[in-house]
Amino acid sequence: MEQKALKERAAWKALEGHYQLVKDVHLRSLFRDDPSRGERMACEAVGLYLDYSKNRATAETMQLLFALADESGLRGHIDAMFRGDKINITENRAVLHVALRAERNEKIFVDGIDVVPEVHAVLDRMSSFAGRVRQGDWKGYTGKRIRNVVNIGIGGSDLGPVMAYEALRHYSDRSMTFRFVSNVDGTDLTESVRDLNPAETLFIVSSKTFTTLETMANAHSAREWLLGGLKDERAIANHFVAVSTNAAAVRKFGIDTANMFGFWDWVGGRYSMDSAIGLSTMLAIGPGNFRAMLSGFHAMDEHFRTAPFERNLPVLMGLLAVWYSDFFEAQTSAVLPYDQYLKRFPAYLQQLTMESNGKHITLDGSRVDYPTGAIYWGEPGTNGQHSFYQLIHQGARLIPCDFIGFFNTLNPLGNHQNLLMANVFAQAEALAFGKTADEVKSEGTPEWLVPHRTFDGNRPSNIILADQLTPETLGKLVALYEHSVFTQGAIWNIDSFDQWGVELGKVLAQRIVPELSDRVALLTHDSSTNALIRLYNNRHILP
Ligand code: G6Q
Repeated sequence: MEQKALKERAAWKALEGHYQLVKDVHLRSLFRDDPSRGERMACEAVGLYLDYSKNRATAETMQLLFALADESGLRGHIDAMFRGDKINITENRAVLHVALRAERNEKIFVDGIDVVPEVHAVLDRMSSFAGRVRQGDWKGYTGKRIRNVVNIGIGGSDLGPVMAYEALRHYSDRSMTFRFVSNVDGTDLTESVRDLNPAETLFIVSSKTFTTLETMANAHSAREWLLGGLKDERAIANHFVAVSTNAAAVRKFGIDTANMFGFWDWVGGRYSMDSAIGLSTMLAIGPGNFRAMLSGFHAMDEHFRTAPFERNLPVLMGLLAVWYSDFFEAQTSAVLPYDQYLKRFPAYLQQLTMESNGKHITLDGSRVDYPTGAIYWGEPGTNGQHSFYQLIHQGARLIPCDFIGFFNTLNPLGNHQNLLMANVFAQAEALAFGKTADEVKSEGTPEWLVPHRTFDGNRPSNIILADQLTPETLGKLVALYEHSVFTQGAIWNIDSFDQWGVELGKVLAQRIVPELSDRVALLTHDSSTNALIRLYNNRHILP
């Protein structure tokens, strides 16, 4: 079916009119007029509870957003993804991260081939390898057991593994050390290995393409570091494994492809933490926990695929994100996990959301005339409360927030969990309802100070709650955001699965590298770039 341009869709036009009616309605009156709102606008599925009642949306807003989803063909888009259609049109690829967590008996076809057996074959190889390393059967070159694992990768080959390692640290083998090297800044590798013994260290070179400048530079330097300690090329086989789709390049680097774990072009980098890119995660938490994480992903996949939009958590979150971006013109969205283990979750989500929906060209090649992906950012609570929440409460911008919390902590300590969660509820309450000038006055505040101490409120938030941060819960949370991103991209009619901006970055520096390394005299850039290169070449001290 021919897709109408977004602003031509009937539901969009209805939303435009509706927005004029509700844009100034305060959450205070929405809650006053509907005492059951807090329970009615909440939804629990696969163990996640989403309270979306503190959004600037009425029952009618939601109906219109669901109508927009229908008119945008969201159901058809979802089916196309799960069916393995090549929905990443600019790269002519299927988008099948959902196949990475499919159960063994499922069938998902790409170009006529069922990919589920391949997925499970890699998982089985990863499990056996992880088991050997964890039990001390896989030894270093000198016969010592592996105690340190260093993942070398960047972007999608780094952020997921780091986030998952931190998130699931509670379940990790504490006798092992895990490090993640991503930056081409030599400090990253140097500091990551300085206290490690090469004889006990395993490097995982994680790169889908195995050509990424940063990862290759770090992998080569890691190789030198290792050989500096072990003095024998043959040691590479015991201390380097690869995760990649590029067997030829892995072989060329000197890693035996028997020690390579593969994945496929239908897994985007930012959607790959549950593929072999998660090898470091599996080494840390063990194959059983890794598979529990996959089953969490799968539960959310099934929910997204089958639940009616009215009770579909990723759809609800995705539609509300569209509502704020396109009607309220909110520029950013804050993700605020109240769990220290989730400290890297906002950084992970930055890539997932912004690399996916930071696009301004629609699937049919025209320029959008509406805002697309918001800027995502955040820090764990309660820390953020003591820094940037001021702007969320009293700044001049609207910043929708996602609060994430757990009923039970993994580290019970006195009253800490109650203190933590009281802050989640209190912050969301204060943002929504604020504090009126009358309330401030009634506290005896001098007249001149009243405006400063008044809180407008009407600042929206979602609250996502789960029982406990388990591997399964992490899988559900990540899939929740993956599918929310998908929902937004489907409405905006953009390709959420390519990343031409990242590809550009991969080639831009290549031109300047020789001008620094070989101190080329004739520079042909603009005058600023030429001057900067000359200055650098004058001041940089050659090693
Ligand atoms: C992710 C992006 C990007 C990519 C990195 C690393 O969706 O494509 O972040 O993951 O650039 O790429 P390689 O895994 O190929 O080294």
